[in-house]
Amino acid sequence: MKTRVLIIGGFLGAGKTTTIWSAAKALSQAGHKVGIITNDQASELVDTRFLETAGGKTAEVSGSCFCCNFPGFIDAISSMKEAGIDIVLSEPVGSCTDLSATIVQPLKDQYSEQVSLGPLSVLADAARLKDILNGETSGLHPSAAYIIRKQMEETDFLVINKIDLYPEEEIAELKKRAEEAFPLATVIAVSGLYGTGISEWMQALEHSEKCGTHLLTDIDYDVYAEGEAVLGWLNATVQLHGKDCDWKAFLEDLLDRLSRRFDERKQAVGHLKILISENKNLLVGNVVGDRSTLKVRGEAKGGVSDVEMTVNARVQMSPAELEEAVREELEKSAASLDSYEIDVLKCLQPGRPNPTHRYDTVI
Ligand SMILES: Nc1nc2c(ncn2[C@@H]2O[C@H](COP(=O)(O)OP(=O)(O)OP(=O)(O)O)[C@@H](O)[C@H]2O)c(=O)[nH]1
Ligand SMILES: [Mg+2]
Repeated sequence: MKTRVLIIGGFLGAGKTTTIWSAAKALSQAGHKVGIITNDQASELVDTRFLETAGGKTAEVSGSCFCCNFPGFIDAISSMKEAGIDIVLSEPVGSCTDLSATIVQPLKDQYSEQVSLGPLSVLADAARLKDILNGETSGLHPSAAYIIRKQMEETDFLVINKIDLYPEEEIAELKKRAEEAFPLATVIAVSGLYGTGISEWMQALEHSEKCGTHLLTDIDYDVYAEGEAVLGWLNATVQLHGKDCDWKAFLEDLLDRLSRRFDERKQAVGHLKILISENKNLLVGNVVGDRSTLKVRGEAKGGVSDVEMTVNARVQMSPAELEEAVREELEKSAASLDSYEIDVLKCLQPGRPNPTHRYDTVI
């Protein structure tokens, strides 16, 4: 039997992981064996740690994006097939675009025997979508905003996410404007966090004939490369030790310090996410813009002295500045702890995208 593969893209912080988690739950309840593939420029991923809690199998393609490491993506799909998975949800790196030409067409062309590929979906944070439709950059570098627009232009399904934050009329208006701006996309609206519209979206994907129906013929790789390169990228794992520490308060304090620092210096945050695992209990904190977007989910159990923290930050600055920011603010937050050790800390600036394949015709 062919493995069904769904690609769920969208910019940093749009809600891909949250929505995939909800979709995985809905599909599992409907009797599917669901697998999830995450993707990042480096290892130590918050998303993988979080998605493991959805149950089912997870695989990580790290060190390069799906488009630049297509064989890595194929290997991950094969491992899912071997594990008896019938539907795979895959989350490409949030700053990637041109996926129709670099992933969808090659999969259709070379793997149609093994893979039943569904429509390409791109998630859009409702607030960022509104800014982009207004010709603004959503606080980001214009080349990063260019990537968001290109993601929306190439997709089969444009999925407006976080609708729980806005009145219904506002979402209806946004949907109408998105349909006008991106006429080749089917536009739908969901809340990944609350699961609203997720089963309907999955059913629509099941019944749609669309699958990479069009390509970005005019994409400028210089602008795309600049849009990725303006972001510093940091992934780290840290061991924290503190007797009677309130880990949720610690997480809030660290995120608050970092977020204030970035806002004061006008350094736009693509996505800052920190996960603390208290044995099997997870606390996850995210910032997807200015400090007003700071959210922490999960409740601390208490009574745990040693925890592991994973930090993934994508912020508009050099990797060296980002490393300095994380090390300095961590040192301040950790003043309340007994001690901490940084196990791994990797910093990078994404290189120029160099896809394994790039098709110039629709298969
Ligand atoms: N209110 C609300 N918040 C959401 C929703 N979906 C996601 N979020 C929040 O948005 C933030 C980012 O969510 P993620 O799912 O990690 O985003 P992502 O697209 O996977 O981000 P990257 O992996 O960095 O590209 C988190 O704080 C989520 O809780 C939603 O439907 N409603
Ligand atoms: Mg994610």
